[in-house]
Amino acid sequence: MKTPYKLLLFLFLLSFFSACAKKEDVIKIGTAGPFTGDQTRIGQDMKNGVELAVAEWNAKGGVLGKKIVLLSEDDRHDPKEAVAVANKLVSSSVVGVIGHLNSSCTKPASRIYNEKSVPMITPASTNPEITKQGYNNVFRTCGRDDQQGTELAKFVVDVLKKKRVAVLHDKTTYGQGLSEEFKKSAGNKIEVVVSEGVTQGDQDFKPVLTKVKSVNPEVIFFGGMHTEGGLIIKQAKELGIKAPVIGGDGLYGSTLLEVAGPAAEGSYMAFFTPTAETEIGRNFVKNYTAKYGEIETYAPYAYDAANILLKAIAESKTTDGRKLIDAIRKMKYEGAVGTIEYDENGDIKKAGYAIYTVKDKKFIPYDKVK
Ligand code: ABU
Repeated sequence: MKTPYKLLLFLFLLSFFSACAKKEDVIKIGTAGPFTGDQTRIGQDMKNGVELAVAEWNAKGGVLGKKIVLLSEDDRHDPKEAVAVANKLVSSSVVGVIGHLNSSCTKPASRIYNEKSVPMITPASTNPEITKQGYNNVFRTCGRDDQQGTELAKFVVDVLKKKRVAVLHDKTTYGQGLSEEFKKSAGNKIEVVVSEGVTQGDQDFKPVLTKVKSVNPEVIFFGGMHTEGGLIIKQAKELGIKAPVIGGDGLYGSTLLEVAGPAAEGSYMAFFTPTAETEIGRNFVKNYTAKYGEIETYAPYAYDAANILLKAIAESKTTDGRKLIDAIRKMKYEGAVGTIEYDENGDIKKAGYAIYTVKDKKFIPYDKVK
């Protein structure tokens, strides 16, 4: 009896140690976002940014002498799916995550990463609450909707000089949150003539737009994403509404142009500042476009997020989550979108937004159109 037992123990230990050795051959990082469905283009663009950073590090030998393996998970911009894929990534022993894209996904997923001290950096989720949860592992490379809402309010009041505003939102963490920030910032400088929530995934917005038309607004503010935004722009035009539609970064992207068609001309949207006029910024644009074609939206912010995580691993010489979180918080990173430094909440110290308009089927900074 003794010999087989010893043999079994030996075989067990052998397979255990070889499995451990195999595990440590690579360093895994994760990315999660909407990689299928109506947000595929922005999701894929985000994933491309992360992949480019990983490919560049691997071409230089990886990190801590190990190859970096990127695990990608599709959350389909569904909060429940986001929690499921966050659990999956954590179970796969990722040392950090870039994502998620939608605030409604990032917020519940951040709890899962926080429980295991896995640092996560979102390149696109702008809802202010995400970094107010008291989780020290949560960072972003983009700004927040209180900042974006303020820029949009200033634009409506000071530049467009409009007062009567219809406010619509898609009832999501991002869309509803942004519309609240816009109203708060505009205060009594605007009159909200109607305020309504719509449902993500709906196709027919004419009933709510008929209500909007009846109160004759000068501007329609929409807090939401490009698919519903594009339909609202198109259907408002079909109903003969003259008021332009304005919204946040969720409206920016080729899907809006495709869905709204010619009606998109003259609509307005805030978006993050473009890539920096630096060697790093120019190299990113050159390398990204050579590999994937035109930048859609969040790719540079995702590229910088991935580089921040990998730099934290390289500089702190560890994959220990708590040490990486400390390293990220202390980092001053020169990236494709400029200098990134973090405050105590995981927000960037300097966030920039610009207002764009659609002209000749392109997003043009409003200043340049003038
Ligand atoms: N920032 C707009 C899209 C992502 C989000 O915050 O939901």
